[in-house]
Amino acid sequence: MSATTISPLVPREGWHVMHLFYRVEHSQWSLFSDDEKRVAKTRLTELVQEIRATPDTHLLTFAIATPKADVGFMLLTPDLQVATAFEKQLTLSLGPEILSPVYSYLSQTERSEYTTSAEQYAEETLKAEKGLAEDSEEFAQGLKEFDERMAHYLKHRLYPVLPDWPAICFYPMSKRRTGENNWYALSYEERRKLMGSHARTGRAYSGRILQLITGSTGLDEYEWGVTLLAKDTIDIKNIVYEMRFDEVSARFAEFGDFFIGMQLPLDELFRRVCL
Ligand code: 76R
Repeated sequence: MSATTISPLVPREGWHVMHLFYRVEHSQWSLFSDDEKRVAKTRLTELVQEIRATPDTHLLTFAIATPKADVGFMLLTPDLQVATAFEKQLTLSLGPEILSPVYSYLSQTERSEYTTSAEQYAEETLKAEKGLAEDSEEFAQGLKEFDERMAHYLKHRLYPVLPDWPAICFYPMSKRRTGENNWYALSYEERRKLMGSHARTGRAYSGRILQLITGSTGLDEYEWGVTLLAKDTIDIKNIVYEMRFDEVSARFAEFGDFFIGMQLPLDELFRRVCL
C-alpha cells in the first residue's frame, strides 16, 4: 500500500500528543567516527526542522534531568499516522540503537468536561454573584466577554502552542476508582464542584505555570498526561505540592513516573547529552 492510500487518523477535534523519552547509548555512539557523528546529528536536526514545518505540528525538544532518561520530545500533531511516522524516524535518526526508548506516553488534547457553560456563567456569576438583570446592557456585555474568553481558552486546550519556558515537567495520572473514593461514581455536579476548587488552586499560578492536560483513557496506561511548563522549578514543586491538598488530588489522584526536563535548542541539547 502506498502512503497516499493510507487513511489519516485525525480526531474530530484536537490533536494527538506523544511524550517520548530516550536514553543515549554512548557505547554505540562512541563507535561512530567524527564524520558519522556529524552526519547523524545533521539527520536529526533536519528531521526536527521537517516536523516543525508540518502544518499544525509542534515539537518540543528537551534534556532530562537525572539518569531516568537523557533526551525528551513532546510531539503534537493531528494525524496519528503522521505522529507514529515521526516518532519512528526520531528514534532512528541518530542511527540504530543510539536513542533507546525508556518511556513514552500517548494522549490527545481535549476540551474539559467541567468548563463553565454560558448558561452557568449567566446564572451563577452574572445573575447570582453580580446581581445583573437579564435584559441589562451589562449582562449582554458580560456574556459577550465570556464567549470571547472561552473561545480563546478552548483554542488553547485543543490546539495549544506551548512557550519555550525552560522547565518542563511531565507525569501521567488517573482518578482513583476504589470504595468511597471512586471518582467515576460521583455525580457530575459533585465532580464539577471539586474541579472548580482544583482550578482555583491552579489559577493562582497563572503566568508562572502553563499546564496542558491531555486525555489518554483507552490510549495509554493512565487517564491523563500532565505537562507543566515553568520558568522556575520551584513553581512546579509548589503547584504539585499544593494540589496534593486539594480534595481532587488528595482523595482521587494516582500518579505515574515524573520526568523533569529543560527545553533546549538542538545544538545545545547535543552538547548537554554529550553527543
Ligand atoms: O481547564 C482549565 O484550565 C480550567 C479549569 C481546569 C480543569 C478543567 C484546570 C485548571 N484543570 C482542569 C482539569 Mn488541572 N491540573 C492537573 C494537575 O498533581 C496533581 O495533583 C494534578 C496535576 C495540575 C498540576 C494541574 C494544574 N487538571 C484537570 C484534569 C482533568 C480532570 C477531569 O477531567 O476529570 C486533570 C487530570 C488535571 C490535573 N489545572 C488548572 C492546573 C492549573 C495550573 C490550572 C489553572 C489554569 C488556568 O486557569 O490558568
